[in-house]
Amino acid sequence: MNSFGRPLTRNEDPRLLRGEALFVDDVELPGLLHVTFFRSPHAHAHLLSLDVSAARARAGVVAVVTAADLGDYWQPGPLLVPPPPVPGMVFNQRCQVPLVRDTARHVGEPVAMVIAESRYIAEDAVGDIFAEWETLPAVGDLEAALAPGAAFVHADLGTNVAAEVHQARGDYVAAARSAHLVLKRRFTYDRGASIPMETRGVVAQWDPRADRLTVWDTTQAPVVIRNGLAAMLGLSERQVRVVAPNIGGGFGPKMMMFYPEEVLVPWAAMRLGRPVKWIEDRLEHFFSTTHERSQIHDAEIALDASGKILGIKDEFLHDTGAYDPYGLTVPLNSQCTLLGCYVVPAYDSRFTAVFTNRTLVTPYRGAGRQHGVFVMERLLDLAARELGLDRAEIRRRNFIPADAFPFDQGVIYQDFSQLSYDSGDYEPILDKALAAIGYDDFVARVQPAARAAGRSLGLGLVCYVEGTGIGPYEGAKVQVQSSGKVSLATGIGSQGQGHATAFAQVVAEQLGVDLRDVEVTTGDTDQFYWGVGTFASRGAVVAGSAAHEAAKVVRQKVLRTAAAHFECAEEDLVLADGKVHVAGVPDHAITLGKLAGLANPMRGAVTPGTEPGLEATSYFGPASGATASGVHAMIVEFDAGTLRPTILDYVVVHDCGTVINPLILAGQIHGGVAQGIGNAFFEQLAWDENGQLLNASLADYLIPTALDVPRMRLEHTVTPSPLNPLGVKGAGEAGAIPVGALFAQAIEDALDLPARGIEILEMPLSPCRLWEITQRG
Ligand code: MCN
Repeated sequence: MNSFGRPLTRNEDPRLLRGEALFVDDVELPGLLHVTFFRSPHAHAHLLSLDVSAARARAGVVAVVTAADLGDYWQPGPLLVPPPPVPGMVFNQRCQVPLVRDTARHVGEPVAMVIAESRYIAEDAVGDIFAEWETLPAVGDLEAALAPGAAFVHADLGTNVAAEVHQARGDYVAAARSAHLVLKRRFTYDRGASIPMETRGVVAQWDPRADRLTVWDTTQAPVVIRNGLAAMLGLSERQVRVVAPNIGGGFGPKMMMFYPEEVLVPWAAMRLGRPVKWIEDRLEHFFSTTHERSQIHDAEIALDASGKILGIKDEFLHDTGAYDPYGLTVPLNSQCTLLGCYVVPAYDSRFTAVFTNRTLVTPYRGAGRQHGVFVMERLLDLAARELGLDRAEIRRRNFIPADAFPFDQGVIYQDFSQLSYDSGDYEPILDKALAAIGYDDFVARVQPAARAAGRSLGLGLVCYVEGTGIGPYEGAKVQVQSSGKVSLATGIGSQGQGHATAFAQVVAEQLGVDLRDVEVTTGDTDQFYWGVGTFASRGAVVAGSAAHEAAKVVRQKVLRTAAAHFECAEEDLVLADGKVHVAGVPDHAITLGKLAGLANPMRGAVTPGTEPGLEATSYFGPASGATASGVHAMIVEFDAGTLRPTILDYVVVHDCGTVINPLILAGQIHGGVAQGIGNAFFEQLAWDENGQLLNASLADYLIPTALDVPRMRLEHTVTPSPLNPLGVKGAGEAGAIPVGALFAQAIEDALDLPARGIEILEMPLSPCRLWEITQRG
């Protein structure tokens, strides 16, 4: 029975709710040692000397490891994502070393690893370490970093330019010349952190008898980590098992990062012959887990008198932090996603990625798409105002028409393919959102009445696309067990996305079993050898399609085995409720478990070409990504005195193709919006001029609480993707992407800022920052 589209509860929840699910910190092993790191207190400094003798002498300390102790293992980490094939681009690769030997380039960079019998002892021993530093000027401000005389993050480079990429199509100069209106603004988006509930962690155990290393890791990409660790440690892949068990949120920064801690803990376990554990504390998380978001855009839009876009020009600076192992995914996403749901005949976009003395920047839920959506949607808001057009109308006039798909955007995307939207239909999404939020009534009645009563109510309405489901591939193995249950293993890991249910639905649909009888394993390299990882909202599209393909093959095997058993044609068989019977004879059914037994032939029963088992492994690699889309609409009230927002209504209309599980999808959207609200109105990392992070705690870095996250109403439209057999598009980041743009528009509307000549051109805001802005008028 097809369970798609039904809000089925999650298979994984009972164990999570009962506290029975394994997380990395739950791994306890005999003789377990504990790690703490001595980290750089400076954003930029030469390490002159390092004295670890007192730490080594402390009772209970087993080892203190410095760069010098690592020998040949002291190597910069790998380049994880190469630069895109854009002609004329510049890319300066600088990857991080596991421990600082000469120069620290951001606060919190690991300098020494202390391994002790307990975490307490290790923490105390860190206090025994003495380092002598020569501090250097810290690079933080993006424009100052490129100005003559700036200090260099990497002195050998002689520049702070990490990359330059120019993508253009059409003739923007001609577009601007012929335009009725040209608008230019500077937009800024500042840094934030991802703040998963579970911080990072690694446990490693070397088993000399099995000649194998087992690593429990909070990674989003266990197979990539397995392959990398094997190469670094001189082992074959067979000798390394990486398990990414249950993970309390990843959101991007737990990708295949080869963080220093991630490569050092397994090395230590092998060297010491004892299991070793490191669990990141919250303070470390702020300094050493990657961040996102800091960009400055100088953007220009040219329109005709009817509000049709003629062209867009954008030049932006992107803060890549101290190293750039993750390549240009984030700024490329900004560059591509800016085009949004719209026809943009001429596009000229250039970005410069800049090294700074700050924590590394890698994708975080949305991964640069926020910035693109913010710039585009803000430009449309400003243009609508200038042209006297309604904000919904200017968007409608520029939508890519429904009959124009696949729609080639003429730029290279993060997967290095030409960005082409596979399918979509944007007007029905907008119409649904307008109806759901009560747009006409709000403009005509609700807002004027509120204003008359002295209340500051505003409405936000923004559109976005989400590039999802990129390759290269994922695989899945489906197997009918003799118990009658079905197992599915795939190479991606899960951090809370509900894969154990959604993928079970995909398999159950083909094999006619209850989805509770499909046991899904993700994130264990012993269970599935190949894979890439969970990011870019690609799980449903890529791993889901692989599961579908594998289940289809198993279905054929089930029917073939049953046909032999019943001595009938396969077409005469019915597969349902975990059994097969001949049509019209339901009382003589054979269970899948029994068929699995028959598919394991005994002596004498094997014919040439027989493959045992009701099992199959399949792979799926899409030619390019599937483009999801949506509209968020919100009504928000601001307290006139404190400028604290209260969201009164929040509507999401979303198109992610075929919906596998609406309950999971709702959770994904809700979580994304919650993070989006944080990114828009609460969360901002604050630094001083020396590169010191000033608010590295949850007391100072405010994240939204349950009280700040509103109830949301969710609606869908469906344009199935033609690029995969399920017709799905991803959904994992959609909630977070447009919220900054939405807040900016709603704030202007609520506080009637345009009437006072004030525009919201920056994110994130806070009541305090908003107050400063409103004092300008
Ligand atoms: N889904 C569905 N129907 C669709 C699309 C998706 O039912 N048409 C379901 C999927 O089957 C899956 C879930 O929604 O169970 C998310 O699917 P997808 O959009 O494919 O995203 P991924 O599985 O690739 O997960 C990654 C994505 C990203 S990029 C971030 S960041 C993010 C997110 O998922 N991080 C998360 N959601 C998260 N949710 C939790 N709880 N924790 C994180 O770290």
